[in-house]
Amino acid sequence: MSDLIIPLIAVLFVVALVAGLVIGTRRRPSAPAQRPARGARVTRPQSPPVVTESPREQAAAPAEARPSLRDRLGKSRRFFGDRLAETLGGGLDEDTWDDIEAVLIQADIGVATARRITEDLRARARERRLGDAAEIRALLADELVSLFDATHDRALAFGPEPPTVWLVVGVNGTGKTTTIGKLTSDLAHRGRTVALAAGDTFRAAADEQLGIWAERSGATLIKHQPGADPGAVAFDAYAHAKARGIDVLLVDTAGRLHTKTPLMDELGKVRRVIERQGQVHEALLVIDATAGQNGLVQAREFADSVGVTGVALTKLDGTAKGGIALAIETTLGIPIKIIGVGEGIDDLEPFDPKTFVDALLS
Ligand SMILES: Nc1nc2c(ncn2[C@@H]2O[C@H](COP(=O)(O)OP(=O)(O)OP(=O)(O)O)[C@@H](O)[C@H]2O)c(=O)[nH]1
Ligand SMILES: [Mg+2]
Repeated sequence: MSDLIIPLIAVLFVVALVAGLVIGTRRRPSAPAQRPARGARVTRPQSPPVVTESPREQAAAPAEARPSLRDRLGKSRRFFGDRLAETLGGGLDEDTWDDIEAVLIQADIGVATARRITEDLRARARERRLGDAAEIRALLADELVSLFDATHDRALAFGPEPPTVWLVVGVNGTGKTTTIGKLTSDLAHRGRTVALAAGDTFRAAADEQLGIWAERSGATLIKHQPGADPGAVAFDAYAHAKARGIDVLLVDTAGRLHTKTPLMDELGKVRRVIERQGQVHEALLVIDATAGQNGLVQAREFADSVGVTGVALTKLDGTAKGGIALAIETTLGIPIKIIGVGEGIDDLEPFDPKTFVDALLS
C-alpha cells in the first residue's frame, strides 16, 4: 500500500498542476483589461499616439520615437523641398517668384492661393530686403503655416461618457477602412475599448476587411448581412457599445452605393440613427491626397451633406501634391485632423500645420 502512496501523490500533483495551468490560460483573455485613468497615455514603444484628448497632449508626443514626418512624406517632400532648393539656389531675380508660384501650383495648393502666397512673399521679402535663399524659405514656411487656421481644434473629439462615436465617410477607395484600422490600433494601445460598425454593406468583403483590422486590435465588430441597411447596422452597433460601456465606436461607411438611394441621403440617415440614441462626436471625411484637386470637388459634397467635423488626409506618402492640405483647409474651412502616410497600421499621424510645412520644405 505504502508503495502506491508516493506514485498516487505524484499523479495528484501533476493533475493539480495541469488543471491550474488550464484555468489560468482560460482566465487570461477575460480578465478585465487594465484601463488607464482618463487622460493617461499608454504608448506603444515605437509610436506616439495619434488620438489625443487635448492639443497639449498632442504637442507632447515624443517626436524621436519613429521615422520623422519628413521621411514619411516621401514624394511630397522631395518634390516640394527639392524644387524649392533648385529655384532658390540660382539666386534671386524676377523669375524666382514665378518659379515659386509654379512649384506651389504643381504641389496642388490651387492657382489662386499660390498666386496670393507668392505676391505676399515677394512684398515681404522686398520690405525686409531679404535675398538669401534660407530667409526666403523661412518666410515661405511662415506664409504657408499662417494660411492654416490656428484657431481650429485638431484633436479628435471625445464625448464626456462612452461611447464616443466617430463616423467615417468619403469617396470609395480613399482609405476609410484603413484609417479606421489605424485609429482602432492607436486607441487599443492606449487602453480604450473599441467597437467597429460595418456600415459599408454594399461592397462585397467590406466587413471582412474591417474584421481583420478589428481582430488585430481586439476590437468588437458589429455587422449585418451584405446589402443590409447601414442605418440598422449603426443602430445595433451603438446599442451594443452603449450597453457594454465601450469607449469608442467607429462607424465605417460605403463610398458608393449600388442602390437608387443617393449616398449622401444614406449617410445622413446613418448619422440621424445614431443621434436618436446618442451623439456623433466626429464626422471624419477621408480625402485621398493623390486625387489632387479632384478630391476637393468630391469632398465639398460630403462636407455639405454630412456635417463633416474633420478631415483625414490619406496617402500623403504617395503623392507629389502635399499642397492639397492647404487647399482643403482654405476651400472647405474644415480642419485636417489626421494624415495617412502609408498602408501600415502605424502609418497615421496627427496633423500639425507647422510640423507638416517644415517637413514639406525641409
Ligand atoms: N500609401 C497609402 N495607401 C493607403 C493609405 N490609406 C489607405 N491606403 C490604401 O488605399 C487602398 C484603399 O483603402 P481602403 O481603406 O479600402 O479605402 P476605403 O475608402 O475604405 O474604400 P471603399 O471601402 O471601397 O470605399 C488600400 O489599398 C489601402 O491600403 C495611406 O495613407 N497611404
Ligand atoms: Mg472601406
